[in-house]
Amino acid sequence: MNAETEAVVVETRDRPDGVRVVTLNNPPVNAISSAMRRQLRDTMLEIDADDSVKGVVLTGAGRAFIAGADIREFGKPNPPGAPSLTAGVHAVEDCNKTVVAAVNGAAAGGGLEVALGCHYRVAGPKARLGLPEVNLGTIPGATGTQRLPRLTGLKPALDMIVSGDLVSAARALELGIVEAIEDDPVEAAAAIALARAPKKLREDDSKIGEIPDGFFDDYKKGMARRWRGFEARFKAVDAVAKIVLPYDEAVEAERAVFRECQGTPEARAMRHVFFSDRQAARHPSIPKDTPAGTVEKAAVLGCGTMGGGIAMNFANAGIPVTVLETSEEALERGLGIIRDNYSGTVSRGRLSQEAMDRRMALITGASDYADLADADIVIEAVFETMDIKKQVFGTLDDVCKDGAVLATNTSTLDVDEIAAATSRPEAVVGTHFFSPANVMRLIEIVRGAKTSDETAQTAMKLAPKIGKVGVMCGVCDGFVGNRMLYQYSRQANFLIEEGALPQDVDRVMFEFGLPMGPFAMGDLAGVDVGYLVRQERIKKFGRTNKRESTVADKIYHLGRYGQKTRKGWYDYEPGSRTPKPNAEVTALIEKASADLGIERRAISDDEILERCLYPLVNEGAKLLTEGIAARPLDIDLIWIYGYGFPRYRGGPMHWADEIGPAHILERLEHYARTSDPDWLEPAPLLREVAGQGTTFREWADAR
Ligand code: T1G
Repeated sequence: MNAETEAVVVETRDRPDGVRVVTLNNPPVNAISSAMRRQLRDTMLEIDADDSVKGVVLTGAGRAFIAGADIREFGKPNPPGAPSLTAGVHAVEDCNKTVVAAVNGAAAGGGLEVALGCHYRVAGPKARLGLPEVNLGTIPGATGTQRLPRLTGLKPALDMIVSGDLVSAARALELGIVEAIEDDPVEAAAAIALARAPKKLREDDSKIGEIPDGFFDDYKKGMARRWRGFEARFKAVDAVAKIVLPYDEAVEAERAVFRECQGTPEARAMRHVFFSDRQAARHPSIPKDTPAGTVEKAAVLGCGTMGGGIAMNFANAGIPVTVLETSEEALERGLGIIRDNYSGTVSRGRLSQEAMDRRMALITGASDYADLADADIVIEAVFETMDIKKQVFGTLDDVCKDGAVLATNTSTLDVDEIAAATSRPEAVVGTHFFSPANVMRLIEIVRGAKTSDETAQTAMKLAPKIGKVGVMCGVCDGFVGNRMLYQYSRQANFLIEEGALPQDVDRVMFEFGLPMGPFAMGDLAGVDVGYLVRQERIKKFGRTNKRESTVADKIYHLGRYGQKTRKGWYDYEPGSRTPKPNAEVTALIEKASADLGIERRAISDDEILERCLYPLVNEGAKLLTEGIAARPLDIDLIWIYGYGFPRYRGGPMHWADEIGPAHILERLEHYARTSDPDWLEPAPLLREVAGQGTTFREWADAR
């Protein structure tokens, strides 16, 4: 594409007052393509040479100002002659006319850097501003690390750059990034452009001041716990720290770090998640133009831990929700837990009392099914046994209005069997929330064999409205997440029979980037809950001929149920969630090995990692072949938002592609040879992509 043929994405118009309005127009969000970089530079040079221009306003067309560099161009060679964005920013700043940014919408990444190249900035009420490059595993690469601190001071700039969050117009005003918020920012900007002389931010470091020794190291220490594994965020601090150098040198150093970040596995993973987040809602099984039902009134059955959390999501989103419980006492207890939850957030200063009161006012308790009759969606969160579920759905079928979505929060039961208990299985869908339901962002949206497109679409479109990521999957035992988790936990239990201890396995998983390992997770979820799920599986499927570890059952029979009893796989001090290894558990494990005739051996961290995660990936491959998961990205999002799989690794299937399916196959076959073969049978799809030297991503793209 050369200058002659490329689309015009930088438009100009002259106002009667001599101000030239430069509008960046590259739908949908004015991402900075190479064409835009070229046209912006050329436009500024033209203005420089045109004395009829008295001032310049830079703004964006549509809902965004500029969404930053075009992420789709990342990793691709820079077309010939396309100036760098840094050159574009300097062309704006060096313009001999005053240039004012009218920030009408999102100014993100390179978009904010362009605005920081302008001499002044005015925001519209809907503006959002930030440098979110770290969310793409990279850093601001067009002077942002040197310009933002010059406007806000070092600490606020570091907070914005490291969090990657966009701030509102009001916050940007507070921070001094913009100097006014105007309903018509172009008009206000034009006035400033005519009234003031150009002012170059690069020459103003009055906001930097004296930098205490160790300031940046201390800042990084403060980040260590929250941003563990997100390397780009730490590199961004190093880039900002170049502020002590002359501007040009500091910008060169920033550029070098930016380039270094672009090719990292973290950057590839974070880009994958960025686009996957946006593709999740466009599920291939739902025709694009399928209408979604509106949800103006919701209901939740059961106000226990899950039901209460689910209800809070609706109240948080401003949607009235009725919560039904079998007794007044149970209802009061459930509403009390919700109230305490909100009070806790208020006391931590993360919610105002008014907001809490508003949300509580949206939650209505009920004990009569008739109160659910006009709900647009009813989510059932009662005890996890099929008989109760069927009875509940039969009643819902009788009382709920036509067109209502009947959803079940089951995590293990057959959604089709539940739907069959109604006369409208097309209206039934699984909405599997994760605990704590008001915190965890994932909803596994389980589409039954008879779930209609409209019902599925309604659930998918509802998820982001209540602050969730909805990922669709089909019906099978454990759906996507728990079915893969089963293979992971099973391996972890075999590993401790063979020589490892819970703390070894958990350390390796924690260092890999998971919030905690399988045994600490078992204690959080409840060793008793795990035992009951296993019993339910045996009742449902009978004992399989596959060998199962029995250590977890032994821990259960010792009454060690986990954090709730302050002893499980680990011990817990009163009021502490820090797991402490326990000698009785170690002895129990060693005895289990002896009883199985297993001679305990030293097990390497690599073996622990491979034997826990490769079977998980392998199960993911089976789920893709069965169509339970339609795309690898669905599996990745389920594991990132439901199980805390590290975002900077992109999710299990993306991670597998980075490692190479062939290597994973080779290791699975290795372990099949050296231990119990039947539990590591490589999935046909894994064999296929490994055999063809391709990836799960390429397999999916080729379909
Ligand atoms: N490049 C390419 N496509 C983009 C894009 C971008 N920067 N931003 C959004 N899109 C696509 C997106 O995939 C979706 O496509 C559509 O636009 C609408 O997006 C040197 C190098 C701006 C806050 O990280 O955070 O600059 O799914 O649904 O809700 O320092 O988009 O419809 O096919 O999100 O209104 C830094 C990324 C780049 C910002 C608007 N910039 N974008 O939110 O729309 S790195 C970012 C966003 C950089 C420099 C470096 C949001 C938004 P599709 P959307 P939205």
